Amino acid sequence: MTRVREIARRVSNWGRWGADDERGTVNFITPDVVRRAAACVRRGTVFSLGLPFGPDGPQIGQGGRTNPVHTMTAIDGRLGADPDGPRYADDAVSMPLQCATQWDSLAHVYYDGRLYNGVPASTLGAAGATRNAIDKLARGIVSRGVLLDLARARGVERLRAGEVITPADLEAAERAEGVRAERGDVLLLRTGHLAAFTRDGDREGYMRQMPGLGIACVEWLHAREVAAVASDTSAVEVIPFEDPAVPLPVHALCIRDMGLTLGEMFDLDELAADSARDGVWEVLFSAPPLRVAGGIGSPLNPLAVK
Ligand code: UVW
Repeated sequence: MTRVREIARRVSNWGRWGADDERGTVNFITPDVVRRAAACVRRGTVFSLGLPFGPDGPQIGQGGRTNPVHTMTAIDGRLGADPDGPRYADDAVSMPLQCATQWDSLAHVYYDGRLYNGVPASTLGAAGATRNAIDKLARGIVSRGVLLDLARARGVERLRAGEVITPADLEAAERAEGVRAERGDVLLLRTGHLAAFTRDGDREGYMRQMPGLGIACVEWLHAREVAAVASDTSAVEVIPFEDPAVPLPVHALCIRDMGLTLGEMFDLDELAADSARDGVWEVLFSAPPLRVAGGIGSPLNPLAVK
């Protein structure tokens, strides 16, 4: 943890938006940033970046995470005495909030007994998170999305599991695409690894190891002042971890020290294919979390609009 604590001193945003702030880098999304994002809509084409929430999802039972269980609570519900009158269907879903495309809240990862902005870990309990929960981001994450296709920039279909993404890789993708991640942007990182699940059907291969951000990228994200980072993997950061003795260092620094939320299991393939065709790598991005009171994460259907 020595390196994590050293970097934490340089990237900490604690107090930057006030002692009571629970929104972190989403504060970078100002009205000017939203107006600029809206200007990215030129064709009116909408892309869904979400995976389906169903029994065939990516989960393999790690950490108690299962795929959704969908139950019909009514199929031919009657509303009145007339058997030919209107009837209704209803349903329920039971699922971990982290089981497919999702945001991590700022209560998701912590160390030294403190969450983002110095909040004590004792604020986490059976009822959820009383501070830094996902409902604190309820006004949504609406901003300019900048898609960096790291696989394409390296000239491969997919990065390999365990391949470390460096700041030089992020900048190489920016140069190749003619874009630059700036203050308030949501960075969308495509590694191509999602195909291990969606194309190969290899859940174990998708979930257990993955390409992703190395710890050196944390200071880069801090310097660029991005509002959020999302990727097509289940952890955004590289697994196996660069230092096996320090699990989830990028989560720890981004979520706990910077207050930067991470988006996981985003499907960026269709958008990336379209961007490769039209050369446009910036979008209006919208992914409001559900207002799960005290929630540690939220399932999502993020949208990108060109
Ligand atoms: C953990 O594995 C704890 O987190 P995430 O799903 O955000 O990678």
